[in-house]
Amino acid sequence: MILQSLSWGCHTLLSILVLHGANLNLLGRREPGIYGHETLKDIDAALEQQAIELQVKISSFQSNHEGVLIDWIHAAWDQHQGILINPGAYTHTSIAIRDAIAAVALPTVEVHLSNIHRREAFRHHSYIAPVAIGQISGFGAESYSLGLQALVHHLRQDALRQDKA
Ligand code: CA2
Repeated sequence: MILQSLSWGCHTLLSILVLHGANLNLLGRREPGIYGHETLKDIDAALEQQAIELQVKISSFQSNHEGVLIDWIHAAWDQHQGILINPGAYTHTSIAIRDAIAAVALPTVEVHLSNIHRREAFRHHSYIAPVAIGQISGFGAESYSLGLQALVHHLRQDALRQDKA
């Protein structure tokens, strides 16, 4: 039997895959006016802390390569219950990442540091949004925290709905 989640006490520990896409490794070092002063390490540390409080498990990865992000999404299928993703610029270009999310059919929340709808027109369209349960954009590093909170809430509501059915 494939273990889909770890048990902790009487709780089932949800496992969330956190993916950071292209150029997000540069955070905190360039363009602080748009993306803030926090580094990716800071964001991951804050998510780790939040995960402890929410009693969920998170696994975070960053890649500048579309195919690597797709491989992690595929691998999530039997390892995680949800995906929190900032695809970076792949948001606006990648049908392949969108197809991977649709294929694994895991609840996915799309997050952005900047408000993509207030920026250049080419950032207004997201290939990911139609396969995500929601998008959070424009709150800096707080977008990740809001995204994790929303995803965990959604997964727990889903579990309650399934229990009742
Ligand atoms: O606002 C976001 O989170 C974005 O996903 C960030 C992407 C951008 O292409 C999207 O349109 C919106 C850029 C990733 C970060 O790029 C940096 C570039 C230089 C310095 C620091 C970060």
